Amino acid sequence: MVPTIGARTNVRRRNSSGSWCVRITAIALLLLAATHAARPQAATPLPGIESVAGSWQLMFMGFADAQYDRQDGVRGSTQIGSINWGMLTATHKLAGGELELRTMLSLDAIGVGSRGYPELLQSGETYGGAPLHDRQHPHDAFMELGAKFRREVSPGTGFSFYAAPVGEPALGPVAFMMRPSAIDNPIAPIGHHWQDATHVAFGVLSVGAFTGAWKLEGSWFNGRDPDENRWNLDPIRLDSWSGRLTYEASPHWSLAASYGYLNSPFSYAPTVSEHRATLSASHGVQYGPDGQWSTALIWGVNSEHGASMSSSMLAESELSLDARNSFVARAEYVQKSADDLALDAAPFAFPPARTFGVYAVSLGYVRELAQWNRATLGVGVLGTLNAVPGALGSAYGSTTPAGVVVFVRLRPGRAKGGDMQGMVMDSGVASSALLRP
Ligand SMILES: [Cu+2]
Repeated sequence: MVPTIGARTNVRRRNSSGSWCVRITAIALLLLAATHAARPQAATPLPGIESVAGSWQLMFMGFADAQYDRQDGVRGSTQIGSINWGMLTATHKLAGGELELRTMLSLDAIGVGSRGYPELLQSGETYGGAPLHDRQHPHDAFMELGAKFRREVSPGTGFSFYAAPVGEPALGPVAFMMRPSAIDNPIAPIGHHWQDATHVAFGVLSVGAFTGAWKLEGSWFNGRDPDENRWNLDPIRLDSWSGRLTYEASPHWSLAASYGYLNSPFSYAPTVSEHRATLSASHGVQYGPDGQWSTALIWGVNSEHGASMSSSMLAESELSLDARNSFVARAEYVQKSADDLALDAAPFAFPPARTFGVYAVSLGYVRELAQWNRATLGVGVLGTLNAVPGALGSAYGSTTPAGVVVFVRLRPGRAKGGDMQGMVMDSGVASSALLRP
């Protein structure tokens, strides 16, 4: 039997049962914890804190917000929650190279619950055994636990190894959370599972080689999406593979291409496997002491065995006028199937493999209200206008359903400005923005 998209599922979602009390307490604790976690350092374009412990170099990044998320229409809902993550890296000289220990943690599962946060047209991962739709899944508590070794054999040329019980294979652009073009946009792209969703994979081994502006990486990893238990490590497998080529065309431009095979990504359709290809280009400049402008263009395509390909396109940009005022924008087009959006069962009757081109355009503004040496507190608003084909108008209550997210955000580090000292994103999108003109 040839599996198709339609073979994936007809299981329907269940209702949410979040506990508000636990959630609000957790948000308060997160905000409190973030204020105490900070250590001083020079400001960075990707906000973070640098420190030294003995002969170890430490870097801490992250954010925690409290957000009001309202998505309109028949498939929308409203939630008060918190999205959050923190990443700590510790780097040490070893055997003529550098050893970097990496940890990335999230309490999304408390902040937005196991069903995630409302986001029209989003899809990917499951809740109650059924695929999520019109919601973004929470991230796992352990998003990354890994070690990387990097060594030059001659100036500018060398190799790297990366091993992680949970971490990121060389597939896709830098995950949206770490992209300079989206660092102030807390919401996931609706093309996440066509582009960068493998950033949490339970089992990754990577090798890389670099020379001059070029870098080539290969990974073996677990192709299965994270399961619904956000607190454990999923079974570790190395059943999938990927490769990525990155070219730092100039200090401002970076280009990357990747290809991967994901073995059985869907728990509800284990016979289906997927191929993914991505291309990405990014541009970044800084101006003045605190201004920064970063842009990314991303194309990602999925192909499931026996089914046609589906594409996604993303353009996003972030403009920080100064240390206090940032604007974010994102435009997306994604081909989602009736199966992706759970439109293939009653009351809808679309063939599971039928695809619909859907659009999302977001604009946002973030204002930093208070800045200390170790943290900033900001407030932001992000509005999204979606567009769906006429055939989906009744499903969504409109062909242009909208959403808005208002958030208060705390994150370590000063806002913007200064030279980046040590935080280098590991693929094509981020690094160019870290360099001054
Ligand atoms: Cu993700």
